[in-house]
Amino acid sequence: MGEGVLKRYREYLPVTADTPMLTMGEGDTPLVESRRLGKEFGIGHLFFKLEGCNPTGSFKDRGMVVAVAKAMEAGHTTILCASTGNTSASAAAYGAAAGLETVVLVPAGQIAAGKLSQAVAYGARVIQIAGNFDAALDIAREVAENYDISLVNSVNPHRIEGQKTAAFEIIETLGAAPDNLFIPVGNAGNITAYWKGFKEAHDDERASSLPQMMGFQAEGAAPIVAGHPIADPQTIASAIRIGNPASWSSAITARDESGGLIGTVSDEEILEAYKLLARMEGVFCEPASAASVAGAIKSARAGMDLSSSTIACIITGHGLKDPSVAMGLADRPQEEAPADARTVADMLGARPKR
Ligand code: AN7
Repeated sequence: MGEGVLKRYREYLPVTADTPMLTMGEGDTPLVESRRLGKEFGIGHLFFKLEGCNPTGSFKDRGMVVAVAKAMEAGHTTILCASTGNTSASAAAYGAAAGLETVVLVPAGQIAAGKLSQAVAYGARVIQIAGNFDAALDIAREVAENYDISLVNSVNPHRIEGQKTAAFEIIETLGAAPDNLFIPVGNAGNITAYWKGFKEAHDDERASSLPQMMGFQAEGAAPIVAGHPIADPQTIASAIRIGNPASWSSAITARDESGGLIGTVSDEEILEAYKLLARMEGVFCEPASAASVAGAIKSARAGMDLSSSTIACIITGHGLKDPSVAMGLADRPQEEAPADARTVADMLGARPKR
């Protein structure tokens, strides 16, 4: 445990004798069973895969460790990515650990505070692009194509390889594949990676079945559902504010091969799930991550019978990434008191012990 993705899954990853066994302890994240939400919505066995427990607080670390190790192996000195925030935080951290220069291109003013603070803290070069994520990714791809810089977005196949390990872990923990996997979809690398992981495990007979892949995009940023790119995607879930996903076709393949679906959830549904997760389960995630649970709730409400199903919702990133959303949704006012125990006890209406 704590050995990291490269060592733990080396036989399933592009690890050679020359690959540095980089790790910051990524992977091996908890798969916790729902205490209340599952019952509330008639779901047989509901699990949350807490990817926010990775070293930089999101699932990106699983793929980044592989991409950065391979960049080191290839002799690159600079890594580059475009990002809605989490990829940049992860690239900056692993770049720092590997002694590489990290350059991150972010849509100007659209990155959640926690994520931007990570890129800054890890010492990355942050370039705010006057455009959205899709424009930033186009630029990153063009630069990496023409210059000696390693692109660590999920168009880099090593990212997908690393991220597929989460599917292996779910199978190991449950002893089987879940019936359904609910997952947020942005650039669509993660749904691609999970499907690859489940299929490989199935081919190796580590699992006897495959899950139905249930991907969810935010309603205002749902190009795959619409069937065409969205020029100006909008959603409170800034991580998945993406109008032209790089892994579009492999997401469709995951959907169709698994007999699943890619659907939408509104910002209201995302925020409802975000609040329910925190208040009923003690799981604090970022808004994009709640799209998985919002999708499960929406499916249950629409009459999908999950009463005897085992389902896993991927909680892709930690709530501390985007604290402003939590503060904006406070149900209770914060109170003030003088530094005096008696006053506080009175405010609580507490009875003295006898
Ligand atoms: C918390 O960081 O695209 O469908 O640049 O941060 O694999 O893109 C983040 C995406 C879900 C969507 N949940 O995953 C980036 C970036 C969280 C995320 C997604 C992202 P993909």
